[in-house]
Amino acid sequence: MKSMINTWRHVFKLDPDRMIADDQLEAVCLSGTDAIMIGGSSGVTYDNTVDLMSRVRQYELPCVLEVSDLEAVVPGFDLYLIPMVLNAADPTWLIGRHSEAVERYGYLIPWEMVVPEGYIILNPESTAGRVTRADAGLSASRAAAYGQAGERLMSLPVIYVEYSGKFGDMELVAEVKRSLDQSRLFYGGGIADAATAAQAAAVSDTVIVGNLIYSDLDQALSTVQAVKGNPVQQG
Ligand code: 1GP
Repeated sequence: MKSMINTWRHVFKLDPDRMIADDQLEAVCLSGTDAIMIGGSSGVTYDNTVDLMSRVRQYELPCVLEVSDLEAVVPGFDLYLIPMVLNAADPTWLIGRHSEAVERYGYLIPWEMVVPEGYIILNPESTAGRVTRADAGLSASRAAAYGQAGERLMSLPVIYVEYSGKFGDMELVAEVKRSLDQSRLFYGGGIADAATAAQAAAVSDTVIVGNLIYSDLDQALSTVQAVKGNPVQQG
């Protein structure tokens, strides 16, 4: 089950705290994207997560939850993605909350459905950047070192370069990609059209498109083909 992430090239991330009309959700789910990730940095509740999951479940594609709040963990997803913020100022966001969750609910956790993600947060203005007080001013070599440490020391299957809300430095992302041998590189942040999606696709394994769904759905839909039509450039 977990290995499904290795086939994902394009993913739409939907925020349970934002409205999406039925016809828009249909277009997103039938777009040819590889999966729907449900998650957000604020306002995520059990109720709005159940509601969005059940709407996405009308379609056949994988639907996974990126867990940001323990109160909003809903059964019924295909996988549970767990962010571990590698460059957080405070270990709370690397392992603290996680260990609290295991202490309270460990016996309930379906570990075979849990996929940890090593986040490298690079937009200090984003909600995740502010909440975790991530050290977002990393050089490319330092970001790559975080990625490699996440892969080699922590065996993380996913390294997620997160620029949420801002298009990132593609040279930096390429350097992180080159540093990885096993882990899959997810890129997210500021994809605004097919051109930016293609640039991200050239340097990462999986491209995540979030905000554009809500700001310009047609452009968002155009990113699917832009990503799938552009192979990762090696080296
Ligand atoms: C956010 O990485 C995702 O967690 C996508 O970012 O919303 O900027 O597309 P955007």
